[in-house]
Amino acid sequence: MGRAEEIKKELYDNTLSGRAPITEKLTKEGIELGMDPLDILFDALIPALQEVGRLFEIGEYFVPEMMISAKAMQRAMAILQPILGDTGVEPTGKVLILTVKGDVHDIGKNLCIIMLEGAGFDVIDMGVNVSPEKMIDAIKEHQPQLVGFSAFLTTTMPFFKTNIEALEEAGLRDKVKVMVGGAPITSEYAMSVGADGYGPDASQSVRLAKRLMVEMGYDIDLDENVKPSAGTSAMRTAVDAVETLMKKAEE
Ligand code: B12
Repeated sequence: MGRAEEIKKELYDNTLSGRAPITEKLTKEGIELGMDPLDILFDALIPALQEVGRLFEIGEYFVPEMMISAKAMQRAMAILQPILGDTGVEPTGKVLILTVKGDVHDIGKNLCIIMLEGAGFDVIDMGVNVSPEKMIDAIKEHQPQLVGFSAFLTTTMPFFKTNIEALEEAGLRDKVKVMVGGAPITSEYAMSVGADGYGPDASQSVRLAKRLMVEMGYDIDLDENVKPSAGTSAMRTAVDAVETLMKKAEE
């Protein structure tokens, strides 16, 4: 096994067991070795977090373990952040994205932001636990073509519908296309609440966003490669989010 493969494996293991200083060291080593930061993210860090979720589901991990793993991931992301530079291309469109009220899960949303920014979208990230009222104010201010809602709890999924109703009441429903996603969401659920599209993962969120822009009459190349090379501000948001949570957990 080459050193790059070893690094991915060690990063996976150490993220899983929440050893933050080692994940930081390994990430630095990977970058110095010339590894693609996106490979580090998508081949080591995210699979580790998925495994954390599985262990939580079967009762082997509890919330503190999840937090410790997220902290280890955060340290690695802090290294990757400055390397993922902005593309500097003309915006493909404007997306306002948020995690719904009552929900603080944002890693999935932040990955979508990285990919969307990489594909040239101008992204306004409203963060987590966003009320329908704040969403409406932000749409009026930023006038995006697309809005994205993320939910990771079955108890917060109904906020998709609440948000869409708020758009209708504010007379904004025909001004924006709504896309939704999050671990418990299905395409059927998305349609049943009146969303315009559902994205199962970050790369599909880009395809979806482009498709919705085309549906709105914009001239977008759907076949263009969507692998990102950008996302500095999104990375910062992700890092900040995990950091805030960690601080709260330590209080
Ligand atoms: C990390 C984590 C946490 C962290 C969150 C840190 C953070 N900053 O996000 C912390 C520790 C804070 C946390 C807290 C809680 N969590 Co939690 N958490 C998780 C965990 C392990 C991983 C979630 C994650 O980030 N996955 C990684 C991303 C990449 O996931 P993804 O789905 O692949 O993301 C893609 C798509 O969903 C899509 N996508 C996402 N959003 C959007 C948006 C749009 C517009 C589009 C198009 C696409 C899209 O693109 C993403 C990128 O590819 C999951 C387990 C799991 N299996 O999901 C539980 C899980 C989501 N949590 C759960 C629970 C119960 C909780 C708590 C209630 C626990 C508690 N008792 O306190 C609290 C709730 C806090 C709150 N009010 O929100 C449950 C939810 C169960 C349910 N049915 O509702 C899960 C499923 C674990 C379980 N099996 O029980 N959690």
